[in-house]
Amino acid sequence: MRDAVTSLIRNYDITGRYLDRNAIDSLKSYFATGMARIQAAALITSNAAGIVRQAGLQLFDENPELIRPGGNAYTTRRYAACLRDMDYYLRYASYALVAADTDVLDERVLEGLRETYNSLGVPSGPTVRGIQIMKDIVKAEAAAAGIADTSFLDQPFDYMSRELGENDL
Ligand SMILES: CCC1=C(C)/C(=C/C2=NC(=C\c3[nH]c(/C=C4\NC(=O)[C@H](C)[C@H]4CC)c(C)c3CCC(=O)O)/C(CCC(=O)O)=C2C)NC1=O
Repeated sequence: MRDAVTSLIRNYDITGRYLDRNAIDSLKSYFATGMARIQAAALITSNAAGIVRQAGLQLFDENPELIRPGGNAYTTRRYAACLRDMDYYLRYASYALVAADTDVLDERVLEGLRETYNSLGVPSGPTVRGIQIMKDIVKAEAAAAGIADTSFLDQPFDYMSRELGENDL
């Protein structure tokens, strides 16, 4: 599992280089967003259940067929599995935000997920939508908490969306 710093050092070490101007710039930008990243992670931690619940309500409001007979989230068990998946995406997003690196997502979340979703008929479009709704909620809460530039929050949510949304499942 890597973070912004270990990834960078690893790349320079492979070729035996000292940290150059590019490396210093990317380290500066990582540390410049450091406090905001920690603040965002804390905010997610304290509101996780509420964020997942709200995102779920909005997702099923937009896609009511998911919870009707024949829908993938129909029955209490599958409804709960869907919200649990959303909670996984949110929790791992908070780790990736602190690390400023998507490696943890590849390693712990996305590995083999397509195949699993494919075999269970979990639709990727609405899953991606659920991830995007959570992103919007987190960004709004971060802005309300005084984080001036919330653009760094996009990365983990957009990364998971891209990886899940690419091609048909
Ligand atoms: C931490 C990494 C990790 C992930 C990501 C993960 C996902 C994951 N989601 C699953 C199921 C599922 N996932 C969903 C999700 C949904 N259905 C919908 O219609 C919605 C679009 C969506 C919610 C947004 C559902 C309904 C199931 C149960 C499917 C079934 O058993 O038929 C399963 C199959 C096993 C199980 O039910 O527990 C896995 C492995 N597990 C992990 O360990």
